[in-house]
Amino acid sequence: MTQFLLALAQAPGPADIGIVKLDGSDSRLVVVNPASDEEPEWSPDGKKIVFDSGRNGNNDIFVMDSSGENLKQLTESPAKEDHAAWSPDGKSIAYQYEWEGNTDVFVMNADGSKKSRLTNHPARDGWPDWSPDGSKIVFSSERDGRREIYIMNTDGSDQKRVTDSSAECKRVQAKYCNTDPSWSPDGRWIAFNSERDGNSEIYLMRPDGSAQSRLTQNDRVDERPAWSPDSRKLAFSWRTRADAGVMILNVESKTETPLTEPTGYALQRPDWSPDGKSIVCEWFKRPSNR
Ligand SMILES: [Ca+2]
Ligand SMILES: [Ca+2]
Ligand SMILES: [Ca+2]
Ligand SMILES: [Ca+2]
Repeated sequence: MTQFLLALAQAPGPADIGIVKLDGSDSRLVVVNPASDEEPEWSPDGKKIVFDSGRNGNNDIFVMDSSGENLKQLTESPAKEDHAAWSPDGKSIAYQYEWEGNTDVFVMNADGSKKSRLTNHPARDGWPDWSPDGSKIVFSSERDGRREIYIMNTDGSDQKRVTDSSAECKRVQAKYCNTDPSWSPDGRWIAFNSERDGNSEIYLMRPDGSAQSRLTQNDRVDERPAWSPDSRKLAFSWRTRADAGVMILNVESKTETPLTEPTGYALQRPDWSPDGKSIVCEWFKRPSNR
């Protein structure tokens, strides 16, 4: 992230969080804080937004009303907690817990109570998302020597790898291989990003790992796909050394439309409102001469 921010502002600027209406009628900040506030995700009922923030010294997970009011801190440990993901029933939040260089997937009740560990492996595990029926969690792990995508039951049992790009990722010396899985609301697809072709692109596969196909092909870094509620579109982040933004991709036609930027801001890491009308994302201030 630092590279494009250097280019954007000559100094890494911390993110705030804002909402952009897809019809262009409105955009507004809902989190403004000197610390970096990242990775917002809308609750399934549309009433709340979860995100992570470094405002209290290390990353913690926070929840608030989608208006930005009634902020509540859900984690308070000295570990770095981030990548929060709501369960489809809105009762639980899966997240990534980082301590001493290792990360694992944890889950807690949506009020922050009853935290429990789902993965326990010396390699990095994280980037969780839920199946729409609430029975599985898809995540990424480096336990097989590169980052691949895995599925487990929501109690952490039966962890299975569903991608294997060992040959391709070795050939292009990919740092992350396959990561950032996002399960479609209709249950039929998992979108993810992969560096298997030498540059991060957005891909689709069936939840069992079959029928993999590439949706983007360009020199940008494309990452962090998030499904529209009707499972027809993906919002995702792109960045180059000089710029960054959010694209809306029609999955069937593979056409991309840039999400309109609020004046003076670059956007990253989108998530869709459950009514399909708005995107919540990270907002980075652009330098005033642009
Ligand atoms: Ca901030
Ligand atoms: Ca923490
Ligand atoms: Ca681990
Ligand atoms: Ca790309």
